[in-house]
Amino acid sequence: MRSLFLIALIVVPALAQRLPLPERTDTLPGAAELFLRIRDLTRTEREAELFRQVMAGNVPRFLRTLAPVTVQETVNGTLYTLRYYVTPDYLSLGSDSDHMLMPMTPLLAQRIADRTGSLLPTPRMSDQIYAAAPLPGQNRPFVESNRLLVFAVDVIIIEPAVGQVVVAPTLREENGLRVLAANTGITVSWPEAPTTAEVTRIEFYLTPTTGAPTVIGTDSTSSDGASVTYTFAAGTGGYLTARAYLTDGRTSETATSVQILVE
Ligand SMILES: [Ca+2]
Repeated sequence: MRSLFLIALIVVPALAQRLPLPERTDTLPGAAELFLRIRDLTRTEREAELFRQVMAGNVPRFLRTLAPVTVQETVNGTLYTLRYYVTPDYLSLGSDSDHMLMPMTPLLAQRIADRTGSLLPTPRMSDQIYAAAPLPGQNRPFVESNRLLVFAVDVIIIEPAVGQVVVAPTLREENGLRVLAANTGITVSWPEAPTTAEVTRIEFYLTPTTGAPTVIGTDSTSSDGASVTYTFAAGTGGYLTARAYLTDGRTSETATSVQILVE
């Protein structure tokens, strides 16, 4: 596993965080024209044409800047932050103003992934991508039919998380679980949060036991310490974590999460 991570780190700088495809030229067909062109082709012919179109750069501009997805995984007892970059939506063909989602066989999807240094996401990654989408519905949860659509992914950074989220006051602790009182202000802080000038804000998240993470607060001045105050409803359970955002919108360090239960 370690060697896989190394390979990913070496490969990435060349890819930057953009899909490695030629810039789109106006001579390439938009979705309406392309649809007419492929409508009557056999599947083999159609997929050959789609492959040519993608490799020629007939992909909208908005899909080319990859978005980070950050998840935490414990490997052999050490918590790592894993960040991979994904296209902001399923692969479409055409221009920004005239494009269409393009169903394709897994064979073609894999061929495109191979040529762009990308991976096809697993169902688990697809759920992570959905959970990380800034707008509800911007990415779709994984369903079987979506297997035919490409979601290009580059794994680029693996870094240990920095420090841990701290909650106060607590009623008690049970094997690492912090039990909190409901309907009263709880301070959620990240003592080891980065304080450099490039950090524009620290976001704190609650990931419920079932469901997607929600932002419970943002501290836009990490230089004087990173913390927010939040009032939890009784019965809330899940994990609190924090993430630092840089001026260019990328994330930097992530905190180790802490498990909470609210009574
Ligand atoms: Ca602060």
